[in-house]
Amino acid sequence: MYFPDNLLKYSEGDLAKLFIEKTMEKIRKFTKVDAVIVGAGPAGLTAAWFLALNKLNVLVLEKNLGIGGGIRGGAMLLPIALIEEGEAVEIARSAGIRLYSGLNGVYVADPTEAMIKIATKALEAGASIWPGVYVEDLVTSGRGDELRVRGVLVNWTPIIEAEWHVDPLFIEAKAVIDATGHEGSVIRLLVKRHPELKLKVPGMSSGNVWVAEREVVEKTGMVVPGLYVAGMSVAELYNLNRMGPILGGMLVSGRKVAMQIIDDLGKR
Ligand code: 48F
Repeated sequence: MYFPDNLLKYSEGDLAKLFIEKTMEKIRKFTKVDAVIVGAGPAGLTAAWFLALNKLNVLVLEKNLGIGGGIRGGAMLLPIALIEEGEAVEIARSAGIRLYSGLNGVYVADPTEAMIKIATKALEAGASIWPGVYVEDLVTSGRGDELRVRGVLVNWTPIIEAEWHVDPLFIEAKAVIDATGHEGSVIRLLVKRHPELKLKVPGMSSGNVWVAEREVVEKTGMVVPGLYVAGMSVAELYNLNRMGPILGGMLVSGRKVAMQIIDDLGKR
């Protein structure tokens, strides 16, 4: 007998009731948070980890069922990611990611392992990850110079894919991070909803690995009060070069945006 007989007293209905009660307990905490991170790729997960380590209440929203974003496919589905020496290796090592030797100063990692380990760090630090949730709009106040992002509007991904018009629900946040990679979903929403800003999202530029790695990190940060950008959506916003299957800049960008938010919210 692999489970004790006393479990037989619970009916299917009892299990469903437990499921619903515990879900409500869990998701009611998601309605007002310190930071919402849109996208569970390397930049978003790293940001979640460092924000949660600093005791912020963090929610990662991911439209797909799985975490890890684009890097899971390595390059051309060849399951390798490269990580360069410096801050990126320091972050990878503290997540416990195994690094294999490559070139002098360029390490090799398994992208699935890297993403699982960073997600585990984020969860253990107290962040929550909610898969299957699509961020379809922003909550804001003011316009133009007075604009402030105060949260997001969310829906289930299958509702978006079915193109049903079902109203979304609010999530309030002191900071929202666009970590949606090449999609740049949140910054594109900002441009569409707020033409008065005269902002453009030109999309990324062509490949140039080291320039791309440096500039993505340099330009990571606040776009308008309450809205921040990290990872490849930085390249989409500022027309920076792309870098391909090198993971380092994503980790460093995620940590940088977390530290900026911690400072901006006075939580350091
Ligand atoms: O694409 P993604 O991995 O972004 P990233 O963290 O890292 C980029 C690298 O993976 C790689 C690269 C550099 O090495 O070029 O591609 O910048 O993760 C973005 C995540 O955001 C989700 C999407 O499903 C993916 O998992 N996402 C995008 N739009 C939405 C979203 C949305 N509107 N709502 C929720 N999730």
